[in-house]
Amino acid sequence: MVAPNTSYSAQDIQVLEGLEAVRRRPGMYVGGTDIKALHHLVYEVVDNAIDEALAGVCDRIEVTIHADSSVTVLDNGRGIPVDIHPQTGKPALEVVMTILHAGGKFGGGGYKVSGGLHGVGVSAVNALSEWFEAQVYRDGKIYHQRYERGYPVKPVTEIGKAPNGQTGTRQTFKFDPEIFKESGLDYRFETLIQRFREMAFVTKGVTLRLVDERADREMTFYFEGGVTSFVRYLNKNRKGLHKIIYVEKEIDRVGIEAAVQFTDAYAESLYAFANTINTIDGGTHLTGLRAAVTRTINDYARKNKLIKDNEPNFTGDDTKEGLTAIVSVKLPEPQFESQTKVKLMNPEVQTYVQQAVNEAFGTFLEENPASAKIIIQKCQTSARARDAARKARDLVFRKSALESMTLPGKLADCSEREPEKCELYIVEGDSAGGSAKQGRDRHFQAILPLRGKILNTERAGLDKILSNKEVKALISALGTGISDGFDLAGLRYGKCVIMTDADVDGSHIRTLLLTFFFRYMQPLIEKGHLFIAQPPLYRVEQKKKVQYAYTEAQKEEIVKTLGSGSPIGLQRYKGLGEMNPDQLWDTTMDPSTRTLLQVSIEDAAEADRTFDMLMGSEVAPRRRFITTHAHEVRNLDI
Ligand code: 0RA
Repeated sequence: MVAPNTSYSAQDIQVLEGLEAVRRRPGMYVGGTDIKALHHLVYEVVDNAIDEALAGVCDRIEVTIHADSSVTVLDNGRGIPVDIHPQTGKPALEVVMTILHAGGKFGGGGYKVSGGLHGVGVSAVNALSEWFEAQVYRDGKIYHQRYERGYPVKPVTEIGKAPNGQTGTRQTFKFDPEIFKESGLDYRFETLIQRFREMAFVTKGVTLRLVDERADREMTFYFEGGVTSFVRYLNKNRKGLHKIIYVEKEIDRVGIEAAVQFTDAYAESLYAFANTINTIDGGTHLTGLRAAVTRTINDYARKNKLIKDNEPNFTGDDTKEGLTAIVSVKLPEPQFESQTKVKLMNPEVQTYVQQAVNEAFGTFLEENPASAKIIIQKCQTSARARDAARKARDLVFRKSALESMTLPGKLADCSEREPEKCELYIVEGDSAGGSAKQGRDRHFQAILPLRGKILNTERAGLDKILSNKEVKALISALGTGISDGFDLAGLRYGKCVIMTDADVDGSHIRTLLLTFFFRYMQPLIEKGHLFIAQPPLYRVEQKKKVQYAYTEAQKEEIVKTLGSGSPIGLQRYKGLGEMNPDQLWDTTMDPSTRTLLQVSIEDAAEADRTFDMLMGSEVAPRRRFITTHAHEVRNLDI
């Protein structure tokens, strides 16, 4: 390691200790050294540019992934200051880049994203980069400094004149493979796109562009409508029941933006952001929004005698069916629940959001009585359906209590009783079910064959779903109940594995099942209990030696390696049913050799939209998705 400066000052020691600490324990600073952490590096740098946008001095951010997987983030903000920082005697740029948590000290207040979710500062990214180059356009000049593994290789240098008053910052870095060791680790365009789309929605007026030079693709986001555009986007494949209600207001230095629309769907899509961070566990802003929606509807309905005097108010559950809403708050000092910062805790925010939404929603209902009537009818239908569902559920539970926990007849259960050790294979069709039953290890593997396509859960209400035979069998086999009644403690299998054919139909059934789990058993996914089996596409045999290929590319590879010496037997599996029980065990079910994909909810917003696109009433987008993605099972993004 080369010491960057000739004199060894107190600051140098601070730099050295700080950067070394980051490199020694990347987990503490960016959450690890995996693909998620890798994306964190980009977010951290982009967050700082977003801060400039939130301060109203930057409206364009461009992110480029270069062919060598280095990344450039360019913004047209004020440019990171380069004047000498009095305590250290070094240019502010160098201080920001090399001292941990230094960034905040230079910021002039405002809403800091960088103090929010990631907040480690760009110096942590610098420390984890093989090299990092910063260029600042400021005061008519261009300044530059290069760093290697966090250390400046030379002082900040003026390298040219900035054309006509141009200001901004360009930061380019290459992640350090000594830290991010996993082979083949690289940025995922889709992952970055998702995040930038969200950021653009909640940072109105900013243009966010992502260019991927590895594959010659790019995407630009600019949403004039802010969160209104977000709601329109989420509802693209649903039918909105009225025009989108929008409010933007500042109360006591807290900026509030919200958009609300009821749709013809059953599911609720609610997302909350604090300083552009997607607070997936919600918090006070979300509570404020929900409370305002229910309260305003009840007030209006009472006042206009749309609820009878002897009828109860709508509950929060009655008013959430088909509700799509976004709330985004910007505040100077966000308090988050924990280190992971996915839940906003500031109590005053609830009051402010509730006040702002009450006002806007109340006015909307007064001014649009026809829309008001439709919304209230929707809530009434939902209240009735929930009532019916409760009765149906009671019936199911009472029945099962009487029949002492009857398991579905089609279930071939395992003998092990400790849920942790048990696996349930949910298999498409009876013939595949037969192979799986014979091939399994019956000590710990249970098989539940489902016939044909289960109900389209997106469009069916709770009461209908409960009465579907296949779904009933699935629910009772799992033992958890569903929705409000879901209890993970009842889960009878630590691993629930969806096993469908590697074809278009199989892909559809898998998506149907995923929709069901997503909507009604979300904790099962969140706690990592849901998996997807990976059956092979081909069996390749040469001189009695058998290999299996799980992708087209793998098959090509195997065939090429085997050469043309002696004849090659090639079998393409059209379905699980074509495999004999031994083959199914060897390739797909044997824990020592199989690959299981764990289903995760990386981003509930995108998952929600994809489900909707697949399951919603519009047929065209559904076809397109299934035919283009049917073979991409490996990169599972639900
Ligand atoms: C501190 C102070 C000022 C700007 C910035 C930091 C700044 C940081 C980043 C990070 C990425 N892009 C950035 N652009 C600006 C404001 C200094 C002033 O008042 O001019």
